[in-house]
Amino acid sequence: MSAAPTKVDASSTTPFDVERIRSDFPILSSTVNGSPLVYLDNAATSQKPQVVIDSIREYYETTNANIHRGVHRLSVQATDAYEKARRTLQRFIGAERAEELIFVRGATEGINLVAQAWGRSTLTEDDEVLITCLEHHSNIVPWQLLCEQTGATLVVAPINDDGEILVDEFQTHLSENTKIVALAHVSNALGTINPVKELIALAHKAGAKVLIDGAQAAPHMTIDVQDLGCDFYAFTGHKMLGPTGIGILWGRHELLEAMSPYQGGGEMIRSVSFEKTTYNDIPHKFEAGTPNIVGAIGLGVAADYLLAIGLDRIATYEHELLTYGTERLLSIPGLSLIGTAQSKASILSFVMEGADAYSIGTMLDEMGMAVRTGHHCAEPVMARFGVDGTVRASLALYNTREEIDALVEGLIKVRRIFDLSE
Ligand code: 7TS
Repeated sequence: MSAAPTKVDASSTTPFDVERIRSDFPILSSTVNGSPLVYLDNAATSQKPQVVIDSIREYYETTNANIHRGVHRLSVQATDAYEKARRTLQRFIGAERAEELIFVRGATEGINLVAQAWGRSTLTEDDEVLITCLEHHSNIVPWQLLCEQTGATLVVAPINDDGEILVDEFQTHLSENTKIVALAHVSNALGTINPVKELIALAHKAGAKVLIDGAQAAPHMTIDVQDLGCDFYAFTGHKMLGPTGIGILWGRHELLEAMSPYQGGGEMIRSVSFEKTTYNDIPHKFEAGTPNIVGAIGLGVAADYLLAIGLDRIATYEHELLTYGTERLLSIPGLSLIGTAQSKASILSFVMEGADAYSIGTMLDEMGMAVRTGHHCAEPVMARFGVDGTVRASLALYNTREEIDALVEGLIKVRRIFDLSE
């Protein structure tokens, strides 16, 4: 199966043509409750371009077969397409070797894989796992489970009132007992871009391994795992224009080689007998059972699409939108942003005096706008800011200033409905 060509001009000298990009996403021309859809829930999941949708349909129409097992034509083609996607993702994150990338269900499964396959055999009751206050539940609970299983201790590095990790404090939470640091590249609730390279270097100095949760970074910025210097990097396909149920765990070759399998089943073995089973090479050792073949292929197409536009250009465009959105939102009386870090990705989390987040979200939905409300699966960080939840508008490469204007007008209407002063 040939990968579908992208419609995007890869030249970095062409202006960022958001209208052209929008035309690649069929859902963006739909209406919701009689109004044009304004989709601002990209941190939860992104929309999909036509090339990704087509790749899924085309795979089932022309190629569908199980992979790595068959000698027949379709099986070979399906295997080639699946492995080609792995190489595209390798390029996407700057990994040295394709076999360092394991297809998983998403960031959640990638983190659980490391906690169980690496952590369970490595940690003892004297050891510590260091996370930070701004993590998504997916980067908290797997480590709590691991600590319950091994007797290790979970240590949490604090953040300041802007939602930034305090590097000095972080350092004081590292010790010779810290075996792994698990850290978000970008916070889903606040938008903070963490200084991961610096924190990774500090963690390594203390002798700890580092896992980066890149779920919110992958759609928005260039990722280079070799430059970052981390040991594991997990991300999710559906937030970066790809299908749901597919993601990547990248790990250093020597670490993955040394780890035991996470799950047992077909494909992850070399030979099986009742007396002794030997395991396949990486990455197959960690891909038990029939994987999400079409998901991987669709994710490869999504990664190609983002690479063709250029992640640096996307980051620049989204930063301009974020700056514009921040100014416009702060012009609304009674609105406070939660998450005001110096270095931020395109997330606008806020509360408005006199109106609860859930009602705001419901009223915006009536106007065709999709935002997220609640704790965003980051309850500890909500507690840190003393709020139950926020309204979160999260932007992607296809959002526009006009959509931010629509959000601001919508919020002004909400204030009127709540009878709040102008
Ligand atoms: N890590 C971060 C930082 C996330 O934002 C999310 C999902 C995950 C991990 C888990 O990703 P999954 O694909 O494995 O579920 N974040 C969100 C969100 O902010 N709203 O909905 C899902």
